[in-house]
Amino acid sequence: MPRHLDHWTLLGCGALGGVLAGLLAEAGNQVSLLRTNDAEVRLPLQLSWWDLQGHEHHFEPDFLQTKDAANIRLLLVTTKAYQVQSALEPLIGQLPSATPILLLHNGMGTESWVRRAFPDNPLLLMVTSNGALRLGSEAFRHTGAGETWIGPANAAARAWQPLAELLARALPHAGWSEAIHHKQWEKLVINAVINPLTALSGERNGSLLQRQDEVEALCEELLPLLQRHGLSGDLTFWRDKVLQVARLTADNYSSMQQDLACGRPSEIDFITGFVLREAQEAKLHLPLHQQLYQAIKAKETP
Ligand code: KPL
Repeated sequence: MPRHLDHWTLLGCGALGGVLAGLLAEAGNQVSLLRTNDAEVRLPLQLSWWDLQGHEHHFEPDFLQTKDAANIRLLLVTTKAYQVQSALEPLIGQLPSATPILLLHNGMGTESWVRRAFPDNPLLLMVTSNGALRLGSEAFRHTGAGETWIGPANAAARAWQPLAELLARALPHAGWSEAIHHKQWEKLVINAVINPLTALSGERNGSLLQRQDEVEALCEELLPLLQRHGLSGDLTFWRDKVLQVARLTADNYSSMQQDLACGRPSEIDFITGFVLREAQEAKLHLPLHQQLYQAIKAKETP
């Protein structure tokens, strides 16, 4: 891994991006925020954030634009899944091919486009269960310590395993996973159950502890698909996993609940939509997830 890797460039600064920027800066990394698309990527001028102990921190990040792409050493993409393509498109042919791209968002389905658009760049996938809240356009709160995993999506990414150690110095936990797609699927199951149910009811994640039958039925429908993707675990395993997250984040509103409540598009096409596309390919019928997908689409601002 080349030197000078304490300079992170973040593309996207939502709740998690803001908290990650703060944590990385606090651990002594240089952090720049990149804007490639005026319409979709909003950047804070000064970033204020509160850590898990409630301490307030401030920092003024550097700003980069597409014309600065040649100087990007490490690109962490934290936009919403539906913004990945439009945010990265201006960097095609501009980003050095040696620069690793780390993708972090809820849901799945952006990887194949990024792989085609940046065929030579090391591509890493990142999954985290850290909780974050956006308090305003420039203010963020780290609401829960969680695990963070990164892993390779192509052969060139394998040389970048030491990034996990670098991240572990800034985050509550970070590790390298060769089975990063399994980690993504695990998070996908959690998001496919918790997010649409809470977005439709408008309630906090903890409300699902009162709706265990629905949680179980949604998990049951996913079992054949999970097995097809090499994920073991019976119904009890997956139901308990989802309910454990609902319990740990009981006071939080899911990101999909917040998106719909604020009139923003949701990530449903990359969560339930991705699940349904995979199911269709496997000739599996998932009527409950299909209903949730349609109900969220109907509620989404056109
Ligand atoms: O990832 C989440 C989200 O809201 O998107 C969970 C884990 C459900 C926490 O709210």
